[in-house]
Amino acid sequence: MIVQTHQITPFDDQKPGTSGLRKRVRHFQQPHYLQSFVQAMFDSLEGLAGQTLVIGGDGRYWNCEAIQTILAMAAANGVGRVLVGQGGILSTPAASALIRHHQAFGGIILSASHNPGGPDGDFGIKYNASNGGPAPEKLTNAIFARACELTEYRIMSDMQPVDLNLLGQFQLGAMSVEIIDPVSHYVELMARLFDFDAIRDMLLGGFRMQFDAMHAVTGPYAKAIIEGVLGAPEGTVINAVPLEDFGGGHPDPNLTYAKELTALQFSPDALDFGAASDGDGDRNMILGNNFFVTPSDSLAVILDNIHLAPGYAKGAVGAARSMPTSAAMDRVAQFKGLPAYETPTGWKFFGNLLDADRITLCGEESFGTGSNHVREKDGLWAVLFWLNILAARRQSVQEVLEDHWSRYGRTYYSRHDYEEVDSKSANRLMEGLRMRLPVLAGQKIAGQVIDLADEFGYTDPIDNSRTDKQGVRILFKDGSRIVFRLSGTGSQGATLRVYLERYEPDPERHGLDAQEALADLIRIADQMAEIRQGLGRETPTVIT
Ligand code: VG1
Ligand code: CO
Repeated sequence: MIVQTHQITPFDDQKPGTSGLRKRVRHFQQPHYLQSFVQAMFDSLEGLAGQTLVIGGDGRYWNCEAIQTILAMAAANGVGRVLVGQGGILSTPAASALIRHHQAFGGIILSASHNPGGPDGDFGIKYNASNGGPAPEKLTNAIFARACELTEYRIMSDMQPVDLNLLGQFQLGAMSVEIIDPVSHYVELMARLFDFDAIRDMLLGGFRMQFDAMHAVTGPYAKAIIEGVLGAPEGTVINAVPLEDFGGGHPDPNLTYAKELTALQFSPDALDFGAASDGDGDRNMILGNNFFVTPSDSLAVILDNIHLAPGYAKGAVGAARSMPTSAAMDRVAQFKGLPAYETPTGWKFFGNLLDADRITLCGEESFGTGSNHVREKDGLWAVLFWLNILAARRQSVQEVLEDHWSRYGRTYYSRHDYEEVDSKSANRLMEGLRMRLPVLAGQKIAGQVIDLADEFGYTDPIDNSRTDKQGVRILFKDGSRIVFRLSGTGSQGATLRVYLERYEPDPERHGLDAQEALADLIRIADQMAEIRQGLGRETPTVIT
């Protein structure tokens, strides 16, 4: 085995989005494409030589091939030691936990999260830093800049493929490789945070639940914890075997894509609790018996009940949410006298707040919730938190929510996505909105008066870094809100996201369907942004 240098023509499209570089598998498979990004990453990491990296992915198509390439390049670039999840598997939160536990220099996660997999699906790669969290923008920008000028990469030639299934340690040249159990450390971490005895008793007492792993990475984790440690009957975890193409499904835990679970939970046979996670295990959906918990409400409820979990017995020091996430969390924070932060979309913006101990809990409307236990959102963690709350309060999901709304008011919330629309049209639509911002305040539209209209920007309170153009917000006098934003995780065309929110303090009006309660805002959004004309779409692709 010797180090070989390959000459390449630089790629100009390796800019990481909201969560790493995501492209079609075939795009990644073009000669030298993955290698270019990996080399750009290594070149951007000062002091990498001799250090430890954690490597793993969500098991999607091409996961193991990519890991072989990364190992050959890590060895050629002087990495000291790599820890690889057995079978190439590591959920995103488990990878984050391992980076922290082993005090690694960082980690490489292979995932396109909830995007479909398979030869015609998506692939993705991202770098996480030594705190276990997604690389901050400074680093992702540096990686992109490096890729744009990169003309060569280093790789070990004639390397035999490594057997990723065999636990144990061996050498690749001067680099040590350890194939580790991807699940066990994560299970121990969860057992430290939650009251497993109480959850076990609840399950023994006849509480019935289902967890849909969507043929993605959480299968082995959920089986080990929910059926193994907590003793739920076998079959509680469905679609538990990770498949390279997620069984042809779209591993996004929402009412549209988690079909089997949703059908059950909105039927006469519904169980007490239903939950699902996404491709890489960082998202969660929480359902009760014929009841859906919006991710924004879930964050607020967890903050309200945080002391019920032993790992958080002291309560929270503060909480954060991404800007498009509803303000339900803010009301709990205000009641408890806790600082509440509003960040741009994407988990990387929570990292500094968590590291500086300004917040304990954070979340996003996009089915993401997490805490200071790792530096990623964590799907299974959120599910266990809910089970812990239900076990402690001895109430149903619906009762917990209705009690929450009666104390804090209800925030009706919905997101309408227009997926894979023409990029030019989407940019034109956003530009049109942007141009009208200065004249919007004070205007009356369909009976609603606009209080403030701006484009969200964020100055990180810890390192003062600035991030602009994070979504157009229209705030109305009655506290309602519409946000327009373009997705940063798609791999084809553009996706317009429209976030709709209305606060309802009156308990008499807490039983409405969200789409009904938001109907006038939905109309105003279309009118303001001219969505139907501009995008040529009559209805959203996905409503959550
Ligand atoms: C989406 C969500 C965002 C989330 C991101 C990564 O980003 O809106 O809240 O952090 O996905 O989640 P965007 O830019 O497409 O809106 V995951 O589960 O893909 O790591
Ligand atoms: Co994900």
